[in-house]
Amino acid sequence: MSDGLTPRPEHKFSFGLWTIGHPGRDPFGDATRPPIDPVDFVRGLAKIGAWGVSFHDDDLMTFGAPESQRRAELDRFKAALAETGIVCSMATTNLFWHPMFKDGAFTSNDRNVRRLAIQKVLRNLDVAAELGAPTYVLWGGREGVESAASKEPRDALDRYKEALDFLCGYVRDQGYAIRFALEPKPNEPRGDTFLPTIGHALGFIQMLEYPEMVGLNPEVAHETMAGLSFYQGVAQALWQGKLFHIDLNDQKIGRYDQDLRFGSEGIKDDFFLVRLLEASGYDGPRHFDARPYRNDGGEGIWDFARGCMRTYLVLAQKAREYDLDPRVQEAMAKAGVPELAESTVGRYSADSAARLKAESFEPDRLADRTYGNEALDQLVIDRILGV
Ligand code: DIG
Ligand code: MN
Ligand code: MN
Repeated sequence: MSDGLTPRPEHKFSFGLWTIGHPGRDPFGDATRPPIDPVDFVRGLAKIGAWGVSFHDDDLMTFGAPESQRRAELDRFKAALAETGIVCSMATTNLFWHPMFKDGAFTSNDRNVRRLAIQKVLRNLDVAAELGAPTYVLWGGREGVESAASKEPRDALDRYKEALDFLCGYVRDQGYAIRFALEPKPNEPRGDTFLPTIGHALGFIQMLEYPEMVGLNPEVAHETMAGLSFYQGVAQALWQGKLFHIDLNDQKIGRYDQDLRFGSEGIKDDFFLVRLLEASGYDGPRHFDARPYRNDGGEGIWDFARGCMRTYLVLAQKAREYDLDPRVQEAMAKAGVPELAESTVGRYSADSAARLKAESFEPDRLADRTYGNEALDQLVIDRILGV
């Protein structure tokens, strides 16, 4: 009998080809694990109850190889999807590995690099459409500077907008059922990255020619690196109808991008994140962009994958129990949580403004109110700790 913690396709868990099989290379050490063939990767996902797979173009098709070889690599991947029922839930482009991107891709000072970057995305959009991926992520890992002297930020944002508008034009022209999801990150590998947080990306989207085609793929580690609450950022993305995809992992604040197993660090923010995703009606992938500890290997990389999904399901179960707990409902009432959902003044009218101006309040009585947040938060901690 299922304990409710067994991953199933309906949970929509997905992993990138670059995650579970991450070779373990880091800035200070070489690979510690062999690569995983994409076909074996897909079969492995099916075995552990995952639902979807995502890829960078170069994870799947050998960069620079003859078209016939790239087609063969794609076709065997497609066959594996058909054989297992795993869906292609997202596609993206590697615009960061090749040395030509060292000054950026869409925002490289070299116009030919900028044009090649857009070409690389155009070509992989065709593959994404062929595989039925509904979301195309753009992580601008190299879009940034070390020295502010090296780029005029307003020109960089012009080039970024120009690329997005062109790519949206292509998707519309081709009639592809694809939306773009920008993935913010504050730094690494660049010293300062353009579109560093959810907020910056949301503001940028409003300046685009087709803003309705562009949303977010926020990542736990990236917002945390910026010292922000990922949960609060995702809540605003949802509020603006812009949560098109999500990169789940974990992170210690003030560290490099650790891409840790989901739920292995910021357990309290993760609890509220899962509670929000499950309650919000978000029906997109629960996508993990994370990697196993460098010193693990063999079956350990699948322990990592199972752990990502298990902790998500444990937190979802705890969130349901939390919200059904009468003590929580009572404590939320004391805190005034339902009251915040009530409109304050409604739409403006001269009459309501006049009435409000004439209204009298009792500041000292208002100041005397207490909200019981200590007791309420202790109920969260008790729930997470399982007491
Ligand atoms: C890193 O967080 C980035 C790349 O792995 C990829 O482009 C994107 C897709 O989730 N996340
Ligand atoms: Mn990351
Ligand atoms: Mn990511």
